[in-house]
Amino acid sequence: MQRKNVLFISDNKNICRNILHFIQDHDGNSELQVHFGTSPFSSKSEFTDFLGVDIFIYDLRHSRDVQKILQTYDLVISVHCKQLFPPELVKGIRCINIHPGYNPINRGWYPQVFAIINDTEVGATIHEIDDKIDHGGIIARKLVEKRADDTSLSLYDRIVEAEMDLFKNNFSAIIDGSYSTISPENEGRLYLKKDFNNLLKIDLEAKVTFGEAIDRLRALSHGSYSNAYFLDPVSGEKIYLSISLKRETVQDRR
Ligand code: 0FX
Repeated sequence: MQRKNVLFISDNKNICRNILHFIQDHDGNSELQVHFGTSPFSSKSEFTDFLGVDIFIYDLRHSRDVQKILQTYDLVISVHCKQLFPPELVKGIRCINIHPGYNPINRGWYPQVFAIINDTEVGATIHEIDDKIDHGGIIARKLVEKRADDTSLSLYDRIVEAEMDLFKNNFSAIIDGSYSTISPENEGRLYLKKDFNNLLKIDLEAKVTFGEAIDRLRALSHGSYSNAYFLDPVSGEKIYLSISLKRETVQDRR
């Protein structure tokens, strides 16, 4: 039997490593020829060292690289890939995306951030790629619980876990194309990087409720990232802030 050539293209090495380990454990008969690729924006050497396999750089703005993919692979899977897939690629080969949001509710950039701020449902989706961002036929999707004490980071971690669950549970169908898709119910909402950037500056004069202020800060609290800031009224320098939340424990209730 001819082996299937699959390309995972990504800017997220942690998820790629989980995928690689799953495939190594699962595909005992080596029916697959799997390669990982990243964009020119990520470090090839960091990816290679982290995954322990050779990584290719693909610049999807260049037809030369797209043609190379079309000639080499049977399937392309985007794993948090920061490059847009051009029509030449999407039309020429089956392309699938693993998205950290619940389509069509939260398409685009950092879905958990907007899910906290707008109090919408959130989750993970695996879908076929079409000509719009996070938009094609849905292969599988899963809602993830959103809690009042979540920050962007804790919710993101839960979403990434759900993405892996979806990937593992649908792995064979994804590889051989034996799934059926459902169309997104509507266009949903597409968030872009600039929408995230617009949230970062806190206006010290803005009148909001405590609830809105807490939601904005927890949506922008993600580990060591410097996201939310206000300007020092004296020096004009940015002062970054984040929030830490702690749910009461059984001991606290005593
Ligand atoms: O790889 P990824 O988790 O995913 C992002 C988008 O959310 C996703 O919809 C898109 N398909 C993909 C290409 O890019 O992004 P990341 O590893 O850059 O960031 C992970 C999380 O970290 C993000 O959800 C929010 C947080 N973060 C990241 C940066 C760079 C911040 O809070 N501040 C930041 O400056």
